[in-house]
Amino acid sequence: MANHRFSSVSEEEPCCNISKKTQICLCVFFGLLIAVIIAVPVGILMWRPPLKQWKGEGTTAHLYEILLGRCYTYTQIVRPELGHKDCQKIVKAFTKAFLSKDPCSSTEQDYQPLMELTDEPVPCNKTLFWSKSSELAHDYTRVRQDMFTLEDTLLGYMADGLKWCGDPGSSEMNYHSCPDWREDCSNNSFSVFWNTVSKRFAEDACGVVHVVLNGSIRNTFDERSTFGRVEVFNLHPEKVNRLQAWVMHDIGSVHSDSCSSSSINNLKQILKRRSITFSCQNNYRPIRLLQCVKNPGHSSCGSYI
Ligand code: N1C
Repeated sequence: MANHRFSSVSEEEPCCNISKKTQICLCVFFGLLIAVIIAVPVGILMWRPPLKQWKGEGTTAHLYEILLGRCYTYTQIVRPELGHKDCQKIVKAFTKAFLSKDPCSSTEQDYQPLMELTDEPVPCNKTLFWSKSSELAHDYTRVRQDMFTLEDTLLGYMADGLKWCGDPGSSEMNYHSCPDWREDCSNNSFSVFWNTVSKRFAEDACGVVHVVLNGSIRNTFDERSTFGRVEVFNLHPEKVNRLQAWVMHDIGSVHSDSCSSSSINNLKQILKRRSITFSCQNNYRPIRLLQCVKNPGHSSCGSYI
C-alpha cells in the first residue's frame, strides 16, 4: 500500500517542481548544445579547402602501394643486385617531391632526394631511347634483356604509366584531377619528373647509344619530344661515341619518314654540332621480326616468317 502511494506520487509530481514537458525541453536543449559543442571543433578540424580542379586525369588510385610494390619487385626480382635499396625510403622521397606543393611549380630540385636514392648503373652500349615508339622499344628490351630503356631502370619501372599530383592546401594526393601539360601548365609534377629522370638517363649513357624512332608519323624526330628536347642534349660527347637510330615503320602503314628524311637530317645536324657521330637504319631487322611476330600473316612479313 505504502509502495503504491509512493510510486503514484513520483509519477504525478515531477522532481523539483519542473513539469515533465519542461524536463523534455531541457534534455533536448542540452543534447543539442553538447552536439554543437562537439560538432563545431570537429568540423573545423575536418574541413579541407576544396582541391583545385585541373584538366588532366588525377593521381592513379593506390599510387603509394603501386610504387612500393613495383620498387620491391624490381629490386628483389628483376634486378636483385639492387636488393640493398630501401624501397620505403624511395617511395617516401617520391611522394614528398610533390605532396603539399603547387603541382604547376614543380622543379628538378623537388626530385633530387629521389634521384640520389635511385642511382643505378647502365652498362655502356646498352642504353635504348625511344620516341613515339614506346611499345616497340619495350618489346625489344623484353627480348634483349641486356639492353635498357628508362622503364627498364628502377625509377622508370616504378613510374611507368602512372599519374600523380598534390595540392598546396592539402597533404593528400589529388585523385580527382592533375594539371594537363598542354591546357594547364608544363612545369607539372608529372612532366618535370620525366624530364628529370630522362636527363639523368642520358647523362649516364656511354659508348654506342640507340634510339627507336617511329617512321610512320610525320615528325619522326620531334625536337619538342623528351628525346629531342632533353635526351639528345644531355648525352656527354666525351663518353658517347655514336647514336644509332632505328627508324621503324608500322606493319602495313604508308611510310612517312625514313633515315633520309629532313627530320632525321635535323637530328644528324644537332649531333654533329655536339660532336657525336650519327648512324641510321630503316626497319632494323631484329625489331622488324618482333613486329612480324605480332602480324604473321601480313604480306610485308612474308620474307621473314
Ligand atoms: O617525349 P618522348 O616520347 O620522346 O619521350 C621518350 C624518351 C625515352 O627515350 C625515355 O627515355 O624520354 C624518356 N621517357 C620515358 O621513359 C617515359 N616513360 C613514360 C619520356 N617519357 C615517358 N613516359 C611518358 O610518355 C610521359 O608521359 C611522356 O610525356 C610520354 C612521352 O612519350 P613520347 O612522346 O612517345
